[in-house]
Amino acid sequence: MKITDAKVFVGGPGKNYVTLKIMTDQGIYGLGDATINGRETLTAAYLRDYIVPNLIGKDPRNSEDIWQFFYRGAYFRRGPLAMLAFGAVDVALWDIKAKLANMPLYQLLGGKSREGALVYAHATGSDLEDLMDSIAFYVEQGYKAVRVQCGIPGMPSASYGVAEGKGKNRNYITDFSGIIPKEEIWDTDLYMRYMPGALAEIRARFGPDLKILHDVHHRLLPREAAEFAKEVEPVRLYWLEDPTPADDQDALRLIRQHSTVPIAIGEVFNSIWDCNKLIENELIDFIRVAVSHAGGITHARRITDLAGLHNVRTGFHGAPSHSPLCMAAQGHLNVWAPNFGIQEYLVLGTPECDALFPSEHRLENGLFHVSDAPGLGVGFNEEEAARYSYEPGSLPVARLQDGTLWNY
Ligand code: CS2
Ligand code: MG
Repeated sequence: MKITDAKVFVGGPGKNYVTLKIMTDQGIYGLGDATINGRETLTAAYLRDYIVPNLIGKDPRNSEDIWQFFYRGAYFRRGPLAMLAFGAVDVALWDIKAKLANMPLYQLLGGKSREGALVYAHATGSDLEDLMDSIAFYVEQGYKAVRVQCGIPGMPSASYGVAEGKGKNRNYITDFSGIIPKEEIWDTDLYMRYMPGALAEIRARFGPDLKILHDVHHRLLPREAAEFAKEVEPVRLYWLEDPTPADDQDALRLIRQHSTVPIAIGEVFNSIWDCNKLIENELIDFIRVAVSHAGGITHARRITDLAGLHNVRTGFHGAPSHSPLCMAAQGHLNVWAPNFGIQEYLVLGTPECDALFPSEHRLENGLFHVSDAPGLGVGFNEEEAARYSYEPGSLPVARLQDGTLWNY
């Protein structure tokens, strides 16, 4: 069996999805996601210029060797763009293999450990009342877990994860217009004074059963994060996400020494070498890598297995940073992984998105159920794809009140 060709598509409804389609001499094709917010044309170029010519003629069933060929073969290893490109290839090859076996992909991983995988939604409010409405909206729909982000009184601009304007947004999507980023102003002191009380009110309003998650988006220094974590302990958060910048693995030690709040980190990691110490030293509770950004199923499964040895559970990234192809790959890992925790899931299911990526995967009562279609269980409609093209966009940047650039 041989790979005969591969194509890269960029675009989608309101989103620059980067989609890889690998074709074979047996008529079976595989699909992978190489979307990366704000740098989409670069992964597309990496795939087109380097990866695709190297794929032609290879046996698609040897996904491990192909992974090693790209990873070890690239003398300058790792990095988000390369790992994402390898991830797209890898997911497409698993898609092919599972289609060949005529099985849903999770069967090749070891079958189902659970029927549905717990997901969490994003609630957002420009103020606390607005946020309460947003949480109630998801609870009514059957979600058992919700990430809560709240506007901070006195903060000069909407802080991370908070939609501008009251009541209009139930599904926070980062503003993406233009290649020059929007700038947000961040004030740590205002946040630290306000947010613990707001979280306590949310717990009081929604009772003990709701799983409440909160994302700090790398904004605190280690000492501040330790203080914050200690203060929110009585809220019994399901997790506190990215309390400090993810590049400093030691930062989490201080938080651990002062608090038992579960820590989740990793949406910006792209390899096991970004998180092996964190996991082995048991400084985190949830690993947040995305399957596509972290080298595909082959590599994300290695991270998952290492995490499992150290009581760390998965909480794969699922913001609208990924196409339904990555979300499906994660869905298959989630039903299998013995150390599955939770899956971030924003309903992408607009009619336009469903037309581009048709699938039978479904969300029901706060749980994600993978379909039993062979492979990943997601199609790609090329006629639909022809309607879209790349729209330049960028994630915002954050500055402190005095103008100092901060962590977005
Ligand atoms: C976020 C992301 O989902 C999350 O937890 O931190 O939305 C993140 O801001 C985006 O993925 C950036 O592309
Ligand atoms: Mg996050």
